[in-house]
Amino acid sequence: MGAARNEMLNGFSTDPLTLTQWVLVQQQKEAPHARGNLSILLNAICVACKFVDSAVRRAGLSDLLGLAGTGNIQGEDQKKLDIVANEVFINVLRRSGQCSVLVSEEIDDEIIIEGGGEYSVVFDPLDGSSNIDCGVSIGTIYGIYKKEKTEAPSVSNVLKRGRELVGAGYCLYGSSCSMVLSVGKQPAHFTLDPSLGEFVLTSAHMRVPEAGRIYSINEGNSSLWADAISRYVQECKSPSNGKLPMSLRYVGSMVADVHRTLLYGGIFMYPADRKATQGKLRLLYEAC
Ligand code: AHM
Ligand code: MG
Repeated sequence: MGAARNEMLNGFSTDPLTLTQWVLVQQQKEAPHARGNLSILLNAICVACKFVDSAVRRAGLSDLLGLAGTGNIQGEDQKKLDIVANEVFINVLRRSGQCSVLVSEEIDDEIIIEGGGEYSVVFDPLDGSSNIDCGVSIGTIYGIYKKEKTEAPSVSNVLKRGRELVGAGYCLYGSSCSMVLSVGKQPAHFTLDPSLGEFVLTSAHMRVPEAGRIYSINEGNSSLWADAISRYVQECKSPSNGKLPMSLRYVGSMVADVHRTLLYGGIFMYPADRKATQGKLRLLYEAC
């Protein structure tokens, strides 16, 4: 009966769990006496991501491609979509009432919200900007810290160790829109159902496969690498144990490269080199 029923329904799920429901269930399990503030904040992040996804999908039609004519603190030219995503995030997070400090890759200084809530959010609203105009996957990256009651809102609320994050995740605007989120445990993966406008649970426990056959690195920088990196990548291409070479995949949007690595296994790297002696990826917004 079960197999026939499944065949008849063509795998259609009759037990969907949305991200909003999942967050509420997690909160009830982990912190039954909590006031639900983290749930409100996570819900706000989802709303912002859905808006950004919608803007990304319509960008070519709504004249949202190309440069905005401004630069960010990293000295990079901003794209129109960088600005749209940044403003959407700031407005939605501010309105959530749960944040007292916002730190965005696109803004020079931290934003302090007087009388705001107990959380601080660091984010790169649209990562992989160089891929925007050619329709290649891009994403949003975010991390959430909680402020001590005695702490005044300031940038020091987010200059903390990664293990102090209360939540972190990313949203991938790719062939589908994926949200990956951890609130201290294994990350869960949700896919946006555009007909419902809801993120629906795809996998409750994401785990990198133990063995992977893909390495991911910008090999254009190979002449700038340290010897150890060069030797490692050479080993990926030509294993000394006689195994077959690994495949190279490099999107150039960290969210896409990380998402593929989480699903398929292997390794993604952006090592420091002679051009970027501290590495290119920013610990605060991109590696949270
Ligand atoms: P961005 O924040 O300006 O978009 O830069 C970050 C991106 C990452 O998503 C990606 O891993 C890396 O830069 C790609 O850099 P490169 O073009 O040097 O390979
Ligand atoms: Mg970035």
